[in-house]
Amino acid sequence: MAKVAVIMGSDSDWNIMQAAVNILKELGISYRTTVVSAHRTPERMYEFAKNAATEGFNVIIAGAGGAAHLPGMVASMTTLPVIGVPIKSSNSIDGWDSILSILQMPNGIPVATVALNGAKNAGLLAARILSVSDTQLSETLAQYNLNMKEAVLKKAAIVEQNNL
Ligand code: RP5
Repeated sequence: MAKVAVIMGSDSDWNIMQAAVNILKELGISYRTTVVSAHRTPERMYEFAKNAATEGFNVIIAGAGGAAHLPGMVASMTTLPVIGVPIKSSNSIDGWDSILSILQMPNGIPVATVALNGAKNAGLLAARILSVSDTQLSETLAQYNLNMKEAVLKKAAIVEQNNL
């Protein structure tokens, strides 16, 4: 059983959403990906959301662009945490439509919205949620942060050496 469901409104979202999958892979977290469209396949969305918990998923990452209703509608039909990824898609004016469609949820139905095209952080946030009950994953995430810190310090040293 996969722990994270990575769903998207269209296969055209994949070039963005693959960053979520890449980080989940890097952290050793099981996942499943599929396309579920809120507007074009509403019954499929209903089936997915209603069955997500019994399928064994712990977290849902949902990406969509334009009139991006997928994350919010899925969140309305499950109690699993839903992370929304606003995507600047072909039908998106400048990305704000995607952001606001996912971000401005009514009280009662939360969607954790990451930055525009922020699929990597969606994967990391899913990992953090899972790490609450997984000590090994929590240690892996701590090491991930240490590696980032060291990478920044190395870059700082290079900048300073060259007095850029
Ligand atoms: C949204 O419409 C999808 O999430 C995608 O971001 C956008 C464009 O979809 P396609 O027309 O490329 O299938 O529902």
